[in-house]
Amino acid sequence: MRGERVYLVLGCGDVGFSVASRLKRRGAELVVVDKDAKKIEWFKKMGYSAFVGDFCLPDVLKDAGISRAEVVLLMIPDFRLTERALGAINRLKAELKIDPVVVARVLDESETAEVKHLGASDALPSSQILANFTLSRFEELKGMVKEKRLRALLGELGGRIAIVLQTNPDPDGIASGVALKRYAQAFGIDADIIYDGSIGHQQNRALVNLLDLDLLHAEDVKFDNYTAFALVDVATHANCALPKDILPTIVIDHHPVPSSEVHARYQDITIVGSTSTLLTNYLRYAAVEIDGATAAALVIGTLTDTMNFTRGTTPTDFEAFEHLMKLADVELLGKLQSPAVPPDALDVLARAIKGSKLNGGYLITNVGEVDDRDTLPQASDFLLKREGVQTVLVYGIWNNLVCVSARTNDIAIHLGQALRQAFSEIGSAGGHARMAGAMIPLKAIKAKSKRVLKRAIDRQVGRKFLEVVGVTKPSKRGRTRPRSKR
Ligand SMILES: [Mn+2]
Repeated sequence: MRGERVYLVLGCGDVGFSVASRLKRRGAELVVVDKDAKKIEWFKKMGYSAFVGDFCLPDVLKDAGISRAEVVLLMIPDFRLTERALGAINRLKAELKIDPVVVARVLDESETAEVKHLGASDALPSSQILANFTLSRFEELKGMVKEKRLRALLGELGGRIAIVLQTNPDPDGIASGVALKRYAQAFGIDADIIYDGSIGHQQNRALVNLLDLDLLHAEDVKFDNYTAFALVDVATHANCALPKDILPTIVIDHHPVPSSEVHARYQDITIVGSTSTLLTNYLRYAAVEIDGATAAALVIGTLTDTMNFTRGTTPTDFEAFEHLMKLADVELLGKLQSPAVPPDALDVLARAIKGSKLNGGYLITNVGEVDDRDTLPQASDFLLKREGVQTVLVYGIWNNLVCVSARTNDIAIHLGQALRQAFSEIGSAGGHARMAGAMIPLKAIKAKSKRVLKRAIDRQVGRKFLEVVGVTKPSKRGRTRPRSKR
């Protein structure tokens, strides 16, 4: 019955009915159980699956289908009855080897600890049920169900897990990898975090350095050594180092991906602001301690992916974030938020400022040779803040390539398209409307000698871009025309 989430609602007074009807409206499959035959008759008339019987008896729960239930909601106001029902559920958990999420109604907060002690996963005070059983609560129940499934899967796995991040991982991916490793370790399974591409940008490096993370590069990894493979913040082979002939065991991602493209024994594709949010909840629901450093990393993961809560944020993100902020190492968080800038990035920035030419709102600058390609986008990010600048194009030579980084605040141009139009004939280019990049092999630049190379690049990259966006007219001498492919 995989994939079919069945809710068992025990007790259907006013509260039970209210919860059942809200679940039904959300499309959940549910079964209602109560001793009162008249009430059950009425539920049946309303189109519910309903069952008459005393749910404190294991046999009644079996007949009602508890073996299929992923969530059991005990909605009765009587604590002694709740206690007996929990006893019956506990017996069946062992007997049927099931582990549903059990939520019990309590009169007040003081009973919460007691029902949890008796085996409930969570408690809902009566006062809150009617007010609070809204979308976020429903999402939370779904999250708890998923966590139980993942835990059950981990219980079946032996050996070591390869946690594979997306190519050129970002803070959300790295933090999620760290959190999943922690989660797996809590259940006795060790894991390695594997990436490919590079750990660019200071914020990523700060995460790795300050948390003292031991990430493995895919080139140094033998995938045969692992018994299971988890993808976090990525869902398919397309954007990570997992070899094509290996299917992932676990996929946890927040990007919308058609489920037909995801092939894994366990998959959680939930559209929220960050994978960090999802992993935070896995740790919470499993009651795995989140240390200050991991919490800080997850905070950074959420902040960067949601652009400080301005993009794709859901109530689930806010709620997980609130939880993390209570645990995060504040000093570490400060360091992660404004990581130290390495000297060569400052050096490139200095050259970018010095060499910049402003034309209309367009700032163009050639920084010459760089050791680290990532210093280019950092320079363009910075220069976009300059007063009067709408669009920035920074370029320089790295590894026999002319690398181009562009940023804009101008809604009238689409940078990805502009860069493709300007450079796809002599190199590769792409990106979004507001940020884009290009790479052009140095040998595609037409220059008579090394001495004039810089000026040739300025002409064929900087000036070419200005022509494409319509700031300057194409040169009559035709020198900016891309060289035809040989
Ligand atoms: Mn992400």
